[in-house]
Amino acid sequence: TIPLESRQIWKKFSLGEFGDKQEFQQEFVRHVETSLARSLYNCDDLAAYQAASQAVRDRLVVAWNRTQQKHTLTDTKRVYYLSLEFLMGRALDNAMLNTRTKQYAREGVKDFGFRLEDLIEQEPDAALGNGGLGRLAACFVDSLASENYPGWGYGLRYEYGIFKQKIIDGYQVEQPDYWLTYGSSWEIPRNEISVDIMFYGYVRHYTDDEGVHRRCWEGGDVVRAVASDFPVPGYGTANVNNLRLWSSKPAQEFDFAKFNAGDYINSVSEQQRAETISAVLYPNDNFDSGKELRLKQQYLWVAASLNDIVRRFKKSKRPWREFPEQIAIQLNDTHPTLAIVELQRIFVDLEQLPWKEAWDLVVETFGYTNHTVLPEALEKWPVPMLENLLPRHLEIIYDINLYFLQEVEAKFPNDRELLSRVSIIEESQPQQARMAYLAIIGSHKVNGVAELHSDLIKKTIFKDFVAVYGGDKFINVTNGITPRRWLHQANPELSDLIASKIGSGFVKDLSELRHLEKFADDEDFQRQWMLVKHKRKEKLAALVKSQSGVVLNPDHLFDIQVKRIHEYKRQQLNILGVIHRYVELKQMSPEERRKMTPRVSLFGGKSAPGYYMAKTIIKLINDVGKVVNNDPDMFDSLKVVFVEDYNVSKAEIIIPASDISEHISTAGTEASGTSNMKFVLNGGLIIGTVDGANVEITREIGEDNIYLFGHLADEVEDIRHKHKYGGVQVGKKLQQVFDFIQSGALGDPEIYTSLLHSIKYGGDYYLVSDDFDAYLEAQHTINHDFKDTKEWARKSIVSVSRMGFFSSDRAIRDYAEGIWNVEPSPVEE
Ligand code: Z16
Repeated sequence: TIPLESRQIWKKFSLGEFGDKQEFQQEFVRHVETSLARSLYNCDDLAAYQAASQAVRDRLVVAWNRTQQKHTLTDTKRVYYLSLEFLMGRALDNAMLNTRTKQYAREGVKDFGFRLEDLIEQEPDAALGNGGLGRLAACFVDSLASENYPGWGYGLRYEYGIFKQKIIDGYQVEQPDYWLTYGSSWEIPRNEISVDIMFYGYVRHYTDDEGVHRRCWEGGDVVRAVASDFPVPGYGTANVNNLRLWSSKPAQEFDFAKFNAGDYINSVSEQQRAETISAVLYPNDNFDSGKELRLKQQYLWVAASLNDIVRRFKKSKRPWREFPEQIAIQLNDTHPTLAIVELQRIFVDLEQLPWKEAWDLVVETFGYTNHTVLPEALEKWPVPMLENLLPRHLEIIYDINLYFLQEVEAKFPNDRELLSRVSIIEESQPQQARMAYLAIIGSHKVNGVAELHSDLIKKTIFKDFVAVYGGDKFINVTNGITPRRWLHQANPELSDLIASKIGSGFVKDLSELRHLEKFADDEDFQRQWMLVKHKRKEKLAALVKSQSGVVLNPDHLFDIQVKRIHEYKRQQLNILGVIHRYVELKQMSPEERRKMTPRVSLFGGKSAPGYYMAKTIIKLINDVGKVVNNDPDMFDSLKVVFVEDYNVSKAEIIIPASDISEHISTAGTEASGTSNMKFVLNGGLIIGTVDGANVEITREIGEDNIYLFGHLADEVEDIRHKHKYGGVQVGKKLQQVFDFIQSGALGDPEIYTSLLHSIKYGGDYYLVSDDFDAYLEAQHTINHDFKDTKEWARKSIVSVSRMGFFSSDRAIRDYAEGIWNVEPSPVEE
């Protein structure tokens, strides 16, 4: 530390916030000339982006340090959000807006001939996630910081994020996303913070000095986890939190034994294998692949994070019993469930706490969030794989299971069936460890992510656990989205218009949007509102034009479905509906056709690389687009577009441009959905099923402002049963569509056989046939309603004004009060 008498000098040079444009420019030029070693003669957009980022980053780092210092000094309870995915998107715009320095930067770079918007575009997305779950984690760290909670994210620093999607001949082709080509301006390498992580090896038994029998994990491969920190600025606060991501590195430079034996090449290349652990994000959304490399990723990340957390706790010199008073750890899905086992191992094996004492602390520390009921998404690890990779952890899992089953037996004596149903170990060939069960047993609270979903898990997949623990352990925390990125940043036009009426307080407290409702009938305001929407449709049209050459008319109804491609999300229902409309329009006279509401159907989203059916759906959408967009009869009536490589920064352009967006999952399958919230917050209406957060959106905005259709969650099981034993009834309209496809009008119909068969002869698991007519009916109502612009605008304004509940700030406060028991701890400016 710096001696007391010198601290005044230090403070004189310590960086504060930018006070004006000149201060920004000074830093900008310094970074171009020194950090980037360039000059005014070769400063292109990329260099200018990097210099601007580093100027902003520097300020964040100072505030970041102050924040961490303050939390350490005051020894406040911290929250750790463990997530294998953080779908952050770009950082620069967000950092400038949150620190309120965007104006200085804009004017500052303008003097040098740059447009700030062009610089922002230079940044590659940090796409370290698949979809909803990863983006939720990104919204949550934004809200933790903005609400002044001492909250850290812990994750993996993948070198390759979610693949880039190319569409070639209508098919998805995956390309690697190496996002670190120019390094990342936002990353603070922490090479000095590293943890050696063990794999494989064996369990040694021994008797300690007091004669107690103990076990210890020994031997095996060692891989080093090295930390990188990414500052997370809160909005309008000096609080800057931390996102710590781990990379895997070789534990030592060389295997000296081999090196000396002359096998230099092999000793180096074997070490390189360590780096593959954090190399690439698994590209599955809502699907468990069960691969050993994935298990290694999970353990490396969890073990490094817990080592870090425990080390920090030990510095406070508090007794172990205060661990849960100081630390809350949230498990984002079951991916980090090994953390429960690892903490118990640290307590019992390394710190020698008695089992029961340790276990009570563990349970009090953890909370588990469930994000899905889909059986194919629930993680199970083969016991032989665990035994090989993590032998001591498997023993601890067995012990946790044993004590748990004894508890169950005491409560429900002689119920063998129940014991086998709730056992962590599934008696399959091979045996499998059910990670969701372990997560429930090792946590004090379990939450679902929307009301319907939280009710559903209690009635279905976790029913037995409700019987064992009682209902209080299972709670709901409805998801939310950050209004900073998803309104203020993505849609400055709308944000400004709203602020002109009610001030800009809604960016921090979204419930203030309620004051907007009194302007819903104001015709002048309605016109301005629709003008913003029109502008944003133009912006999307420009993107589509530049990427695919297809010209869209911003006066037409924009109907958008962007999300991961998955059978349960039912993009097939949408595209089959589009085909139906096309066939109908073709049968009309030009006069009749002119009376119809002209539409643009826009799709976007990635399929998991190995998901054949999802890839077939992408192909179908693209083939429909090719036929429709080249049919002169359709020029003023219908366009069908697939936007390549949907990601966070494209979402920021697409979402503000919808008139209608589609959230049409089979009832009971979409846990929450979060883009539904983003679309409504941006003034789009939605067509949806009674599923996930659609239910609560409807309750908040009113059922007149949403187009709901389809069977309900509690009917689905019966319908599937009927399909199975009585066959699937494909109605007249859907059959017409099948006939059209099979006629070869879209090209080789063979390509779609499996898709159509999965509906007609394969049991139609996702109820496409059952919901098809109701879906068309709802779309028909939309066509009608869209013609009344004033009424449409009114619905849109009313909806936005009632969206306050869906802020992730509210969600984070729910977690803080209901699960973590932590309080905000603001840092002085
Ligand atoms: C995911 O994105 C979600 C669930 C899951 O088990 C795995 C992944 Cl990668 C999604 C849900 O499908 C979605 O409904 C929800 O809104 C989102 O998680 C955030 O909770």
